[in-house]
Amino acid sequence: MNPSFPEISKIPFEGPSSRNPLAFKHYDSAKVIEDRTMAEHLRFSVAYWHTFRNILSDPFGAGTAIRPWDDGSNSVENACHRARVAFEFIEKLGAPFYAFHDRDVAPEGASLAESNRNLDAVVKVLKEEQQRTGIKLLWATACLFTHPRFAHGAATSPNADVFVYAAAQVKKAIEVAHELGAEGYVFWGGREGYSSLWNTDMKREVDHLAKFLHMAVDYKKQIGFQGDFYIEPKPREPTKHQYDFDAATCLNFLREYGLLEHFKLNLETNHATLAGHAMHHECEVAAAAGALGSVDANTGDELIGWDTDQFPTSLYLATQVMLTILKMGGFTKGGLNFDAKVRRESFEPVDLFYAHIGGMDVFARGLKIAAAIRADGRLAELVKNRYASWDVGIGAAIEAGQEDFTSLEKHALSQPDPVQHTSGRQELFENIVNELI
Ligand code: XLS
Ligand code: NI
Ligand code: NI
Repeated sequence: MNPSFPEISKIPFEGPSSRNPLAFKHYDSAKVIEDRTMAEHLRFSVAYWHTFRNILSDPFGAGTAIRPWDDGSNSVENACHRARVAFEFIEKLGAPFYAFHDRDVAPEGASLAESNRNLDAVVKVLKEEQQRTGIKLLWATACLFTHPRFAHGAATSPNADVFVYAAAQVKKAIEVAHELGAEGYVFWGGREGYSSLWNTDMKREVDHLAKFLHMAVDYKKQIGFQGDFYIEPKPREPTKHQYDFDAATCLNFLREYGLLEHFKLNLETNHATLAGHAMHHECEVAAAAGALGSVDANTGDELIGWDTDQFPTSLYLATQVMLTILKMGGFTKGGLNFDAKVRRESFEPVDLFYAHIGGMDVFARGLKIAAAIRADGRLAELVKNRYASWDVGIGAAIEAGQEDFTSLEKHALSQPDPVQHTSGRQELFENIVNELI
């Protein structure tokens, strides 16, 4: 096969002083930080749907993307060729993982059986390319939102036949994930939500969603798939209200239906901001529940209220995410998947490289800064001091479960009323972070 990016060779690490736009300034895959290499910490993944299927259209205009290797057809042949191009790209970039929806990699057929055959044909190529390059599948998922049959949702559709179809499609997608040795499988409820409560039996729909996921868990066990299952929170878009609203909502749902031991969360930055949260908040909520599985690393625009899926560029954001990830001991099967697309104006193939290089470098810096914050120790010390009253005396007794309201009342009456505690020192915290950035 002729290379599709003939002018571009493997992206090298050249260090912070390099001015080569096709080189990493910070991502040095073999560099060891806190006992792991950067590659092991960051586990970067290329999102097939954005990088190889997004034609860069918007509601006001046609696609602008120039992709000379793609004939624009829906043929299996084009899909197989595109898959080989995708691996050339990922290999040159030096990302160890990729992620896809079933319908990104292979065309939807005229029937489920035909769609399955199309998928099998492309999976054969993906498997060959994985073996040739050593690139692995971070996660797979099923597209349950593009086809008109899913207009009212998939597992939460009011139409039982659509639920059945979705189950069959997901069964196949899990088999494919298993076949390709995926580290995980994502459930993002593309249209699992509602546009109007007038026509919606919410309780019934959410019950159905839980049933669907229990069946998926059973099937995973049945075939021995070892990857992690994730659900991906998102508050809205395409529906007005998505049931997987944010991390806390997802955790509550998983607990309520006895699913928490079988699922972790795949957190996406832009979805966090749509929910009115900082990504750092979502990371802390998930990690506290032992459920931070994987991250869709992108960003929104502060002034645009929808899921713009831009490549991450903020050092603060990357630092915060990496601080939580280091604190939880690193990813196990998850990673940083660039669920991000180049802008409509960035239509040349080389822009795909610039975008990913930027995203990888910003997270490499975020990792270095997070590790520096931990090594410096001042932030942790300040936080520890802020809670010092819980380490001794009555605080320690409460934490140990030795007190009740009666004993606490006695204690309160026996000493002067507490006055204002020591300062929160927010500005000092912020200064220290900036010092280390
Ligand atoms: C869309 C979601 C989607 C999932 C995978 O907003 O982010 O891309 O990550 O279905
Ligand atoms: Ni996503
Ligand atoms: Ni998204």
